[in-house]
Amino acid sequence: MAQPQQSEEADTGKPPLRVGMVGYAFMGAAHSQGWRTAGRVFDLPLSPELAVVCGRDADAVRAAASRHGWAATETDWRALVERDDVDLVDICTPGDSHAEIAIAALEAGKHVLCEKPLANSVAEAEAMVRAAEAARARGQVAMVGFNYRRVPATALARRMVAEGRVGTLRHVRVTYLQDWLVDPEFPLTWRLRREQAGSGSLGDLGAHIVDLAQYLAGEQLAGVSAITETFVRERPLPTAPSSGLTAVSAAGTGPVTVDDAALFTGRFASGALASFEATRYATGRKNALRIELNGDRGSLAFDLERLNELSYHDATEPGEHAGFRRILVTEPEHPYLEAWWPPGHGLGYEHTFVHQARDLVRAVAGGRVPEPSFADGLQVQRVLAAVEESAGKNSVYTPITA
Ligand code: SOE
Repeated sequence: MAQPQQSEEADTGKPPLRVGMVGYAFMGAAHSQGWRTAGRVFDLPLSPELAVVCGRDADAVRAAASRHGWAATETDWRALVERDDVDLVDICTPGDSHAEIAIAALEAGKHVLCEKPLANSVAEAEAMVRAAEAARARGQVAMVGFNYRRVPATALARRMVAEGRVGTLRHVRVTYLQDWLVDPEFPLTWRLRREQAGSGSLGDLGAHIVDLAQYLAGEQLAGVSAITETFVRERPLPTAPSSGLTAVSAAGTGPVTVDDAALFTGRFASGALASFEATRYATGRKNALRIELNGDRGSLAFDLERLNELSYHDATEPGEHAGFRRILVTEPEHPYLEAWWPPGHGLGYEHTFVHQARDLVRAVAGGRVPEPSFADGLQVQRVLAAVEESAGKNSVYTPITA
């Protein structure tokens, strides 16, 4: 165990919430920003402290600690969850270790934040929910990190749906497109291995859009019909571990064991219809998440590439003046924006992690079940499993005959 370094925490005079984070690559860096900034921007009941960061490579984790401002390091997550100077365990590892770490942390009396998707299977997610429920009785909380709920514009969209501005919902249309797998020489990183990632674009991108669609609609999917595809089935083996989005290749190849793309339709309990597309092969689309909701009183549209904006069409206005209008979501009355910059000075991707930390700290202090809870994460996991089951049944895919 590395000794604590000089703390960089702001002296807020508030009781601390000492965070221990497992994993320090892309998501770990994003979460570090969230923990570092939340208490400096928002007035929080507890002051988050970047207490310990954990990774298997001692030199690399020390470098990450110094880059992101963590006071101490561990190389074994089991040691981290047992530490007395950690109140909350933040899990930023690939999906195959989520269940084991989360359950151990909850049993050790810690609050937990777990990256999405909650787990690699429904059975693991169920065990995590059971552990979270038992811990709840001891005053602990557990949250899953669906950060796109925390874009001010998506939170505003949720508020507008709840206010009835969309009316009876008929359609939800969501796409989440990336292109980092287009090159067949891109190496076989952990994100392309089923035993580590659980699934491919489905669990990585599909989990986000299922959660966002259900959150904005305010209801859950009742059923799905799906097709999935793995376009490149064999890839070069990587030489070194990476975040999974970048890597150098080596000698030899191995099989890709996850989906490259997943397309599915769904039906909400109310009868509203939904369509979903998740892919890593949409050339030119880097992190393009778009969602549109259509109801009998209006429509809402959001595009992550323009995340300070929300489009709204009020169908109750006379046709003469009606049409989509752009709401610039930078006013202090908008969700999360009371503490940021003056109107017009927008936010970005990293702020979603600051907002996530803010909401979780408040839930911990208030003893409230945070949203999205582990139960919400389990429900998304069930949708992902249903998508895979449907895609595996060719019966739902009717061939066109001459
Ligand atoms: C990679 O596809 C990835 O980093 C996801 O894992 C994240 O959850 C998403 O927010 C951005 O893309």
